[in-house]
Order: sequence, then structure tokens, then C-alpha cells
Amino acid sequence: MLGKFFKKPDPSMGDRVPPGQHLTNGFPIMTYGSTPEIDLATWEFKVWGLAQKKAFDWEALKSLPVHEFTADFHCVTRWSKLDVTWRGFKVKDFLALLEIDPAAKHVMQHCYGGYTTNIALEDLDRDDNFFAYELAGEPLPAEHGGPLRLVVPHLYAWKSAKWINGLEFLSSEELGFWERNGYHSHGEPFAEERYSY
Ligand SMILES: Nc1nc2c(c(=O)[nH]1)N[C@H]1C(S)=C(S)[C@@H](COP(=O)(O)O)O[C@H]1N2
Ligand SMILES: [Mo]
Repeated sequence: MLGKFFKKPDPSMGDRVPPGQHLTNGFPIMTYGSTPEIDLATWEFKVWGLAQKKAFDWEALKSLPVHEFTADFHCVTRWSKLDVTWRGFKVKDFLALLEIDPAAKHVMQHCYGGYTTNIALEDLDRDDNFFAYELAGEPLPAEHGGPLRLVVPHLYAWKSAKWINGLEFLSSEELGFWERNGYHSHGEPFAEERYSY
């Protein structure tokens, strides 16, 4: 079965496929637990901690400038998918709406369903990071994180929170769900930062 969905990286793609990864043409769904049920009418995105408390409804975030993004996606369970196409808004455009305390150096991503994952503010505040509400020209399917997910292409995909609904700004690093369970706090795929041990 494995051979049907996974193939050895094409050498010409070599510089895009991190060590220890295989390419997949499908888009596996990787969720710990079940897909939460989310009603857009009551959907809310909150910011707290070392940033002025704010809450955004769906309309507020949909009014941010829309962009198309093409990004490679690397799961720590060793599959990668190249050139995934998304639509959404830039993390930088969202962060510009906030008043972040200069003491903030780390961020915890919070989600419907309770998943968390931590990220350094400098890894979050990058031009290639985005929030997505469409995947391959369709509304982002619930199992892939719809209505809204974060995508952080330069880190393993467990740092790209599905059903994201909050950012908590922190002065020092705290660990999210997988990070508390042995995954690397940073998670850079080309450095194979898979585990913390
Ligand atoms: N809320 C939430 N976000 C999550 C996860 C999860 O279980 N819950 N899994 C992570 C992992 S391990 C990966 S590889 C990607 C998978 O995204 P996909 O299911 O769209 O392929 O989502 C990440 N974001
Ligand atoms: Mo993953």
C-alpha cells in the first residue's frame, strides 16, 4: 500500500524535500482527536497575554487583504506535499492589527478542540506565513482545519494549527501539546528537528 501513495523524492526536487521525508500526492489528514464542530456565526479569534486583549469575528478577519499562497507542507511523520495552494491572509497583516508588548518573544497557538502548539514570535512574524480559509480553490475542509488554520511553511506542519482561535503572547517559551509529548520545540524540517531528545 505504501508504494501507491508515497514515492521517493525526485532528485530535481531534492533541495525542496527535507531529509527523511517522502513525497505524497494526496493530502493526508493528521488530527489528534476529532474534528471540532464550528459555527461561523459564533466563531471568534482571541488575542491575550503580552498583547492588548482583542477579539475578532469572522467578518473582521475576512476583510483583511486576500492573497494566494503556494507552499510546501512537511509532516514530521515523514510525508511532504509540495506546492499546496491556499487562499487567505498574511500573518503580518493580522499582527499589524495588534498591540504586542515588546517583551513578547513566544506565542502559543490555541484551537477549537483544545490543541495547542508553541512558536517563537520571530518564527510566526514572517512574510511567508498565512492564515488559510481556502485549499485548492475550495473552502478549507473542516478536517484540514476549516474554517481557519495557520500555515507556517518553514516548520513541520504540527506548528500549523487547524481550527485556530487564539494567540497567547508570552515572554518565555511554553510547550504546546506535541512539544510536551516529546516533539521538538522549534521543528525545522531541514535540520530534522523532530524530537526533543
Ligand atoms: N488543531 C489541530 N491542528 C493540527 C493538528 C491537530 O491534531 N489539531 N495536527 C497537526 C499535524 S501533526 C499536521 S501534520 C497538520 C496536518 O494538517 P492536515 O490534516 O491538513 O494534513 O496539522 C497540524 N495542526
Ligand atoms: Mo504531523
